Amino acid sequence: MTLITTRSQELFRQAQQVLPGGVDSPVRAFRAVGGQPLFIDRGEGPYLFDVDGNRFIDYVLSWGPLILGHAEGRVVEALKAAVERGTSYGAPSPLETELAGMIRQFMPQMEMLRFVNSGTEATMSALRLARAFTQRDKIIKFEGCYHGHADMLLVQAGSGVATLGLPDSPGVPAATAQDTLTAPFNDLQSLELIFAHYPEQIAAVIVEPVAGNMGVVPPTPGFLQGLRQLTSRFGALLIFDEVMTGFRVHSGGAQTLYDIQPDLTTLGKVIGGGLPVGAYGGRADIMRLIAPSGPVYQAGTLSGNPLAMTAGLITLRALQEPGVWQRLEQAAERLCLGIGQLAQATGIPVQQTRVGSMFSLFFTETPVVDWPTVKTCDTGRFGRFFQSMLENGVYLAPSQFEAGFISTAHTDEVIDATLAAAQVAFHSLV
Ligand code: KE4
Repeated sequence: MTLITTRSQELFRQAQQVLPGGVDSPVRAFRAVGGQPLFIDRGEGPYLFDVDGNRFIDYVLSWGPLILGHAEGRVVEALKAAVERGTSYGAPSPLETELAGMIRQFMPQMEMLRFVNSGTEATMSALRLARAFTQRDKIIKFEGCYHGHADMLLVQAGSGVATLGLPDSPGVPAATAQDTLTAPFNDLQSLELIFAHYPEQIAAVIVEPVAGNMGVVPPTPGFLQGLRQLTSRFGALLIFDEVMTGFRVHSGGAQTLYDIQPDLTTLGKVIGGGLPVGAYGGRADIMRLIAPSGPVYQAGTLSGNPLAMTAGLITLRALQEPGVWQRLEQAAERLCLGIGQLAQATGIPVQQTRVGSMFSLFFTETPVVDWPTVKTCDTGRFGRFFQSMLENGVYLAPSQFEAGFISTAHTDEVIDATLAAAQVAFHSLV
């Protein structure tokens, strides 16, 4: 079945006249999967509707934030009421304290936190803070992990950087990049070598505790515990970048799921319920260095704005309802089991990963544990699978190196409709 995308094509032509690549974030451009991006008219529950009237079951969910689905009734009603009280005050409001308190309830390690407007702001601020607290300059990240687009983090990054095959990014001064060291994900030995080489120069190790930006790659047993031990031993801070995993893999994030106490945590996505938000926080003795209580400067015009706070509060309250996490787990398991059976039935070699309600399907016969093994994927086959799923009404992330997400709106009927599309898609690959 060929999709009618006439209106999207015209809008894409217009968009390219004024927006680089026609998009406001690179991975949306479909460069990795071929074809042109669809322009969206609206979202509703588990569905996206494009400007040509096509309906899709959505597994991108705005790249993770929409854990309750699109235009969820309680979120919409609360935002309608909030917007009538103004959109931004540029001054403290009780909403920020309330949302911070709710986050701390689920992640007690975040003794204090600061709201910002994106995950990028959260990670770059957390690293500035870690450098100030330790008075050291070097940081360590892992190949294939993505922590937003701050200069120091665009080194062997995942997500769109990997999708577009960019070596890293022009415009990042060598002087900046040289203080960012990288190690293979799930490889403690490489990390120990770096620490042995720079025993007193590492300010922090930043990690996606479950990598989501090379596709979903879980930590191997002992990896996160090893990070904790090594950073403690060498006086470096451990930063869990939970922008994607926070309130996604567990109500208390990966730090609760794996029982690890990071020194700092970054959040985003779900805590804003679909509005622009980020947060960083952790040990109070570290956070008190942040201005105005301390000398480390960080600021933001719209930080903690009442609309994002409102959407975040409604979303996190909804996630406290009985049975929500079991529902998400059941829906994700139903989908991934079904996908695995369909792949097996057609003999297509795939690797499947899932942690909570984030999942990936890798087109490779190599077990994926890090960026080198993820790179064995047949991205051309992924692109053909993606296009077939799209033609059959399912909207996956337009890159092999991204995660899929499920919402509370993804009922069994929606999952089963997805599996019907997947059956057609797998057969189109044979
Ligand atoms: P933002 O600046 O995009 O809000 O957050 C950056 C970020 C930080 N840390 C992690 C673990 C993240 O996954 C992200 C952003 N995730 C990507 C999806 N892979 C956002 C989608 C995009 O770049 O368009």
